Amino acid sequence: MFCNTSKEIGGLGHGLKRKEDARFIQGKGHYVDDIKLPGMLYMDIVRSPYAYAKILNIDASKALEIPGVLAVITGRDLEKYNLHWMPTLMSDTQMVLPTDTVMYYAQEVCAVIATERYIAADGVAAVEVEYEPMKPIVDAHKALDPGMPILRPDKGKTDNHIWHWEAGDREATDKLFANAEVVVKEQVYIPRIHVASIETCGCVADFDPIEAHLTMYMTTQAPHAIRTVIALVAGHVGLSEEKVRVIASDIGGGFGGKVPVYPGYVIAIAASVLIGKPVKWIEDRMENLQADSFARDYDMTCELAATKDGKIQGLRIKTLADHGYTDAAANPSKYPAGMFSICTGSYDYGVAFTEMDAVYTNKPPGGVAYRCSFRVTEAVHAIERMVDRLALEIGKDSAQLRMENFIKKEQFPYHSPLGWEYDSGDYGPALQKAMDIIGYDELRKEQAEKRKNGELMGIGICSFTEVVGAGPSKDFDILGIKMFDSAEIRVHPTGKAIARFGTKSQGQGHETTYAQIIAQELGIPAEHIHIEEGDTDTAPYGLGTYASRSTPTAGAAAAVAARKLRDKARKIAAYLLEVSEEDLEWEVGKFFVKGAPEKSKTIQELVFAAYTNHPQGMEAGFEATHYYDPPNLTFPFGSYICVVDIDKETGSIKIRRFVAIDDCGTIINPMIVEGQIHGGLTQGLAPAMFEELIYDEDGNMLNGSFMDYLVPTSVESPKWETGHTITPCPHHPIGAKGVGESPTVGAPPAIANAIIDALSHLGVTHIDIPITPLKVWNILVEKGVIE
Ligand code: MCN
Ligand code: CUN
Repeated sequence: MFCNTSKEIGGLGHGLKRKEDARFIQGKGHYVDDIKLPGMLYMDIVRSPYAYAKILNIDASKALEIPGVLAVITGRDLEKYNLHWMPTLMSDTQMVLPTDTVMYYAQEVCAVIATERYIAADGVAAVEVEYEPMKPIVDAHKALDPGMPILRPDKGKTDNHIWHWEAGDREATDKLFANAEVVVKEQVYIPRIHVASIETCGCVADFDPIEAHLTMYMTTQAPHAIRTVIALVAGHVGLSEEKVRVIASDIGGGFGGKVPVYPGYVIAIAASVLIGKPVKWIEDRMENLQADSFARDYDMTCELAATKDGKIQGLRIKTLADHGYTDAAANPSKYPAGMFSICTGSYDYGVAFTEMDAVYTNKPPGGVAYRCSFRVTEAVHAIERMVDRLALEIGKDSAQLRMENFIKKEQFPYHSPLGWEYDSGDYGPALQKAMDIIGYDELRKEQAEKRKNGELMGIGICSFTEVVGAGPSKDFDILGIKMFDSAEIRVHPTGKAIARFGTKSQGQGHETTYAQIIAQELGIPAEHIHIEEGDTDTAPYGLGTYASRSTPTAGAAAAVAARKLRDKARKIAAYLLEVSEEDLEWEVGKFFVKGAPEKSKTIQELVFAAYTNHPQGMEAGFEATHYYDPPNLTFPFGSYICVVDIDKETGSIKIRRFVAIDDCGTIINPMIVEGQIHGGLTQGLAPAMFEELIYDEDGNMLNGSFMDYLVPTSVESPKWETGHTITPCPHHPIGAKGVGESPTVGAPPAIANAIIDALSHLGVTHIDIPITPLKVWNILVEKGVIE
């Protein structure tokens, strides 16, 4: 059957069911823990009960007596091969295993290798480690105080300062603030949180001593980058990059937490190389929560300057960033604070300055993960809280204040005061749409009535601008590797295709959406385009899936590669139909002669000819590869409105409604985008009201299990009402922008603004997230609402 409409072939804009779900919903996904290799051994890790301590002795003798325990690997063992340290993706260094000092609670101390998973765990319990605990640095504000221990003398440091970063015009900003009619200021702290994906991290390291070949099955969002890091770290022990194959099969959620290189991976590799057998390591839930890469932990002093009638004029933010004991964020080299400088938001003003200092503390490393777009979550929280704060100060409606200050459609491309070129946007209609759906004016009237009766109801808005799709390679790299991404398409003689990518889905639906892009460009039905990611031996080199970059980079690569093939098809069509290329016209799935539509060749016929009857002099076959280097980032945006009711006796918070209008340019698959937004909104609700990693003054994590670390479920989630506007990206081949992280970026300030709005008449100007019923109850007591 010849299909020739976009809908029939599953092209752009159609809610095609996800191809990958056939195996997921039948429990047939291929996760790393499903891998069982002959002779495979198991690894488990001894972890530190102290946040900062000298290791006096590790006694493995009792563990080694357990039948089935084969080895206990310590930092001293790795030191012999110079494998005890590794680089972080931020060019810092991180212990694989410590030789003398542990730096955070739950840090890896040594590893037990055994024939069974449970024997390895018994071995862990039997290892005796003698520590000399020291007073850790837990509070980032004290990290630079005199008399504090220097945590990284190995780096030649004489204090605990990692880096200072700034953007904007300090002098002009200071001058503006000194003379401004209105200045509002708040201290906004965003605590540490954890992605807590359903699947924890893990790997099977399979070293073949005969071939000196390593196959590394692992949970990674960036397989190629990991292969290069492995070759760089372990090249000197014979792991040469052509003999390293990283395979990331199905992944049960990444959310950024599967970008970093964790010590467990390196120890498993070392164990497999030393023992010559495959070694599996799978974290348990508590290890995942306690030791893996965290997100956020920014303490931001935010100031906004404006005129009395509400014209925003300038922004100033000073941030203290707690990076734990090493900077293991995964930001582009040039941007130690990620894309934080998008903090000027969706508003038009000329002056801004932001500066940040990062410090070492005795906490786990990390600093990027959690659906964050490289720190855009923090930036958006800051500006969207401050706009509400200004509205409160000058007594103006917060929607009206936003409308008056938005960058206007005709101002795009817009140069922000902190150096970005926003590619496109149309902010007013998105907010207006959200206001119309939720019935904004009515809600404000209802709120006024309720206040008279002492009832607490709040309305919160967030009109965010995102920045995703790193990146133009002139500015973006990870460890020096430029941030392009790639697609390779091979069409077989019968017109069925396989396409491979340098990105790696963790649940985002790439097997479906990439096929849709190629279907649209080539006219081959999406169901006949097999998408493969995650195997470095077969996929073209790419930087991976994070920072909502897959659509902006690899999605673009797919379209460009497909267009190369369409050009080839045109040449073959001209040859077969005996006309010149200019005489041909394309409609989905076929070329026909202008003015003689009955003279046509379908894409299937043209592909077949590429193998059976191609013009002399033309290369046979039907394959194309493209490495796409985007000319700019993409700037998706949206407006979210949240309505809350607060029980004035208990402080409990009910989200009555939440309307989210997103604009990610051309939508490839509306159903997948809606799914991304539902999931992302729930992950925005999480830090707004529930999640926070809490440490005591000795650096012990107090909520390192799901008993205490509150992840919202469907019970806590409101009914998300979603909608969209479409402002195509002007520089992307199909006009698409990324969307995966937008909802997690936009939801927290909308929720926080709503709760604070409900309490603002009591004199409340800010509450740090997560805003729990207890925090609200305490405020109600303090304000005399509860006696
Ligand atoms: N899409 C679309 N139309 C657009 C934009 C995107 O149909 N205009 C589709 C894409 O084709 C893709 C999905 O939406 O199938 C997300 O695309 P994109 O915004 O490009 O983001 P990535 O594919 O790069 O995914 C990364 C992003 C990030 S950084 C985090 S964190 C996150 C997120 O995606 N982690 C996730 N969503 C997740 N969803 C699941 N299920 N699991 C995760 O770990
Ligand atoms: Cu910041 S979490 Mo996503 O970029 O993988």
